[in-house]
Amino acid sequence: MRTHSRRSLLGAGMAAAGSGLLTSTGAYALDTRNGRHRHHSHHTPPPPDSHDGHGSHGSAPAGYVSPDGPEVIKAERARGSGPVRRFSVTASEAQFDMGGQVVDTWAYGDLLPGNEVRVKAGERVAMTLHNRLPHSTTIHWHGVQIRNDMDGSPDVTQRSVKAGASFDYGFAVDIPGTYWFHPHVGVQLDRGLYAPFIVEDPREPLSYDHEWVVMIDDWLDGVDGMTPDAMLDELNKDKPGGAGGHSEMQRVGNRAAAAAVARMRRRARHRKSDDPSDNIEYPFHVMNGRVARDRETFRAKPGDRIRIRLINAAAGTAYRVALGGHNLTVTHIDGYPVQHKDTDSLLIAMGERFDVLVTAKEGVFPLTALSAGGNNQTAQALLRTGSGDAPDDKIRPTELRSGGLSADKFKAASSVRLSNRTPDRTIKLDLTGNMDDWDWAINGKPYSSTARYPVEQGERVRLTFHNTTTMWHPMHLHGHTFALADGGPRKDTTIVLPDKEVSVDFDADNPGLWMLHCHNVYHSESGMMTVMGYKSQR
Ligand SMILES: [Cu+2]
Repeated sequence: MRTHSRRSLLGAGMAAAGSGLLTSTGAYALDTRNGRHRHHSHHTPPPPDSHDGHGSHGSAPAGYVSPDGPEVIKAERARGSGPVRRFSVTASEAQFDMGGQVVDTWAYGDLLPGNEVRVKAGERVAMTLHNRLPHSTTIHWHGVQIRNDMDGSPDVTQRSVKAGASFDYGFAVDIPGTYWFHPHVGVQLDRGLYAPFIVEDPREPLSYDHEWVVMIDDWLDGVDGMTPDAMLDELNKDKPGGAGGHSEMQRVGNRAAAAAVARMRRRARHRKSDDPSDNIEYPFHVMNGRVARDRETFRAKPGDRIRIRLINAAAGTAYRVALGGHNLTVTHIDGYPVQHKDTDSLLIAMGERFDVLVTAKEGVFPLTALSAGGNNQTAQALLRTGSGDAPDDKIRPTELRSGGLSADKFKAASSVRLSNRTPDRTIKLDLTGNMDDWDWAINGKPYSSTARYPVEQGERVRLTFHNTTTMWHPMHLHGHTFALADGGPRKDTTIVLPDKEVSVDFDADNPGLWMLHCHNVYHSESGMMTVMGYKSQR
């Protein structure tokens, strides 16, 4: 079962405009380092106030593994050389109807979410990205233990793909699970640029009749002229060297953004301490690209077992999720199996994934995602197994009352439990910054693409996050799956609550330069991001 995406209102018109770009003159220089950039036309350069490049252009420090170095190639060979599966995706401008309001945005293949990419563990992915956006972009494969030069981190693992250019991503996948992909440039994640990446297990131990992939997202792009870039500028405007000059479109966007930011800051000052997020007040929340009043319906028969793959693709919102009238049996978190546990609801942070099994009852049931904190809005879809009226699109299933089980309440399945071992290295990461200055950082240092926290291949590494801020942060490490303490689940993204310390362990077995950042994109793009680098052993 594919994700139920919706098609852009622009459709064929955009395809024609896209091919027009191809015939314009000029060529983007080949990236000589990895040679994977294609020669295509050069489109307009990014606007001068774009957030590309992160303001750091120093040369990379010596003594570290190169993203396409021999260590990386060796690790990639160990992932196998199964059949190659070919895909392509075009990132372009698109339009969607959000329950009566048409928004301009950017999307993959004119669809929201983009078409699912589904392969089997042991296969190799060959995915060509055609960039028809008015800005450079990349694809990051969230959660995948990927070869470093395919990780999509601009200025660290690759140069971003210019407007009008293409890039061939090619990599082997050896670990099944629920993943997703999105850009890693600026705040593009908060547009419509996301899609599921599902790696099936050739020896799937679970049995079920249907699969339902559900992506949950918060939405502001194109609403009242707002854009994620205008929102980021507004949040950073009090910082020295913050927002610069703006086009007329961005000034319009900034008025809407300014109002939303003012509301958010006002609310944050009256926030309860157990409120898990400092949400921007998003005008919409969508499930598989649809607002609640235009919700998707998933059809099955009573008694069917359904595997639901829940993916939080939001830029700034955690969700409490429940299926009315049903228990959820959690089988996987962040792609990895956990000891099965039943719950009535889940708390899912940005970037996290939960796989659940449900046995469908007879009737019509709301799958509801309630924004945690913020303005308590909902996204919704329906499970229909019989006749009857659909519930109100604003209904809050009673299952949500428990507040939602978070990932730290689970244990890893024995098959993926990290062995006991004393860490060879502990990296202390104080999460710093505050809401008024919007000066998010790690150990007081805002992001620089040349920063490195060193590790050595073969080490057991412990990351100790200490949240010194009043906000919570879902911290994400690229290229690895760490373990929470005491046999906790394997994860790539973990919530760190205010004033709390969380330690996670992993084996350094995937050489390269890896981003480590908060998955609130307005925190990471404002500085809460750094790079973990494998020391070169030559
Ligand atoms: Cu954060």
